[in-house]
Amino acid sequence: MNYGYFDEQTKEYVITRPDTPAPWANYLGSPEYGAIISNNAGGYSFVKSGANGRLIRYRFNAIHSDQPGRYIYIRDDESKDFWSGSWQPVGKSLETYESRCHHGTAYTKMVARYAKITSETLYYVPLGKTYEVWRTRITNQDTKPRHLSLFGYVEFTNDSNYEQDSVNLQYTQFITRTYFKKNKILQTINENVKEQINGSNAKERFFGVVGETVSHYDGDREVFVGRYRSYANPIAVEGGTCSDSLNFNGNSCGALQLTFTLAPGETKEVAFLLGAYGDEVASQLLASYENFELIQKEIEELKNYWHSKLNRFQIKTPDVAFNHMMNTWNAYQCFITFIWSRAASFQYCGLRNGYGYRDTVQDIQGIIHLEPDLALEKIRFMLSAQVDNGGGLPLVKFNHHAGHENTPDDPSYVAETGHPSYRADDALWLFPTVLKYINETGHIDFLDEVIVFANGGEATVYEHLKRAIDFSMKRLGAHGMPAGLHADWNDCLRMGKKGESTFVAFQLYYAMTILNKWAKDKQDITYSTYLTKQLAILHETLQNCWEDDQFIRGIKENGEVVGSKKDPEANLWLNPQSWAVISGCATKEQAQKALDKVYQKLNTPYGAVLLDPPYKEHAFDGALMLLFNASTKENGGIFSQSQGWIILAEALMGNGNRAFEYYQKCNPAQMNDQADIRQLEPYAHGQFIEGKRSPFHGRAHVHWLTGTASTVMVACVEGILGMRPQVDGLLISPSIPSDWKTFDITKTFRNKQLSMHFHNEEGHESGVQKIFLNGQLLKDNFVPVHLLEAENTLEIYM
Ligand code: IFM
Repeated sequence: MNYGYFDEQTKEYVITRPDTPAPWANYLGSPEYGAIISNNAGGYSFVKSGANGRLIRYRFNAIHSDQPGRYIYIRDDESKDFWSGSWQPVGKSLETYESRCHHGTAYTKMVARYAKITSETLYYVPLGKTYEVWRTRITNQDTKPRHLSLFGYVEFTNDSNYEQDSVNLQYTQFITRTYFKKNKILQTINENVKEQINGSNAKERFFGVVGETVSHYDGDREVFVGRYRSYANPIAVEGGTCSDSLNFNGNSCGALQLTFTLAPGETKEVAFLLGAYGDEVASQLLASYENFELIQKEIEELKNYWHSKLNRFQIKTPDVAFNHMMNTWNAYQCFITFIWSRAASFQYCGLRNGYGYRDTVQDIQGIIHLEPDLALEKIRFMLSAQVDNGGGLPLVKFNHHAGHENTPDDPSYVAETGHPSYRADDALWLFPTVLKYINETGHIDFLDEVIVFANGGEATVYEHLKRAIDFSMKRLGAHGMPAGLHADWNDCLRMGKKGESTFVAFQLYYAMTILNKWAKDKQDITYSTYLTKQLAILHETLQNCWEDDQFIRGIKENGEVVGSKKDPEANLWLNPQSWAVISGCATKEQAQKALDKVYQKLNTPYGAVLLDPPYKEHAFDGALMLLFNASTKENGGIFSQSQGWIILAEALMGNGNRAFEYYQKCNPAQMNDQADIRQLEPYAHGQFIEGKRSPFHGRAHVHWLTGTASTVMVACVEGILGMRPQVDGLLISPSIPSDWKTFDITKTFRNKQLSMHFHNEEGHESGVQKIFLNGQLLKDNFVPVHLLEAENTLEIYM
């Protein structure tokens, strides 16, 4: 079943059937003023914090899911029939109600046609602003005049703290009230008290309209909806009039009714504004929108802002679904995860008040090729969240105060964040991230930049990285591999404080390889000699973790092996196999055998499962994934982020066909016509897909905010498409399906334009034979930066 299509031209996903298997969402604004909106206008907004700045309600996990939202009701005042500008909440029969939802880059447009009336509502947050705009146009397509009422509606939270608002009703229902002033509902919270309460943001909110005078309003939700009714049939809409109610000790809402007549062909245009401001600012904001040209200008600005970022890397391959994701949606999702972290979605309800170290350092990787300067700011930030012992702060508070933070060694940090100790892998993610940044930009001097540590003191980036190595080296387990500490990448795997993780060992191997190169460049001979020696030792140690055709997952504190082929359950794990290859530690023979084993044993129609068989009867105490059903999440689900690593591993081995096969299996766009199986948005990766032992094999979960976005992006850009920047140029080494005869890439690199045209008439899956740069034959597949002109054409023959 298909619910919509990709519009490559506009970079929109257009939903043509509104009864999607799940709410399909988009992001507006930024965490300064953030809004999430579904294809049925469901969703919520917040100021600065999903936890403490919640402005409008959303009822997570409700049976009538995806409510409430940003509603526009339209009523025919003659026939008394009514509907909504998004299909829900009224939910007219789809026989008579046509709708299209255009999710674009930071805007969403709902178009509906019903009873010869067309409505179009454009929702967005102007660039850099902290309020939202809903521009609504209603057009009479009839041959006679139509007498209409339009209701704009929001349900305010009573308390900006989302949890308080949801559960502490003996308090929150008695702290808020609404007023009506000059075309707007104003809501106040704790109005008798000047200062903010409980750290909550936004004591004043408004919902106003320009373009028509409000005829009636409601500020009390119960009055607007009516007893024993719902958003499908609010009494105010059904009855044709709001009651001019105001909330005092109940639930606040903003309902603004506009009443007008449209001649045949005539359009009425209005704009609703919502934000956390009092009367004065709200009035000024509304006045600034009296000229609707501002809206067009702001929308153009938004599109230019986003499209110019995305246009830095564009592809045209024979696989249209791949193109959609690379050119727009995977790239856009990378920015969303980069900016929003795990702050707010329909599953992340806004309780996180900090950045996870590993997640954030990984998220950066997804945007380096698109906006390296933005990536740099966040890399600096994350280095400033590294403790002077080299470890990363497991949770970096949103109000992180570099140089002054407590660490997991301090009970206060543990009490405040709930993170009991360091995690073995956190700081090791810095290596690929810093490497990618330096290689994309050539900014090798970044290694000499001085950055503070989280808990005080400062050092160069090079020294920060040395300390990260040191952190692992000082915490080796009995077999010489890094101890898993609280956990490694896998949140559900506790092998004991001194238990050892092969995944982290491969990460450390990779990290030392990267740093060794820089040590040599810097003539830091003593350190390079040290790393060379440690690399050899670790290599040998990891050889002991090889069992014929696979690497084990680790060794518990008590010496028992996890992920041995002899185990009755979880006897093959995906990540150690892919990371053995990515790290460069596996021999060629091991790499091929391990990848073959994954392909034979873990591969499914929707990607490779994380481990197999899932734990059921034979789990150990630290195998927390047992909590999940079989084939779900870490218990043998198809963990989507790990698909990125297996794609990359296959691509690095030159196995283009397999790399792309894995990609297609987890590509949301590839499932556009099987949306009833996948359920999540066909334009955004989710955290995991249910594995082969689930009755719902192929169903995806936890939309949008996932490390999958950046990991799959890197796998595609560096792996499949073979864009592998180095400090002094661009190495080109694609691993593609052998049936691609040609494909194109345009890339901005070091402020130069590269137009690359690939020729693969002989049907190879990897290997570049020759490259012509601006007509000149290069000596191999490396494009030196000094040969680049402002605009460059590359003809690349495989
Ligand atoms: O690596 C973690 C991530 O930090 C949070 N989501 C789950 C992943 C795997 O456990």
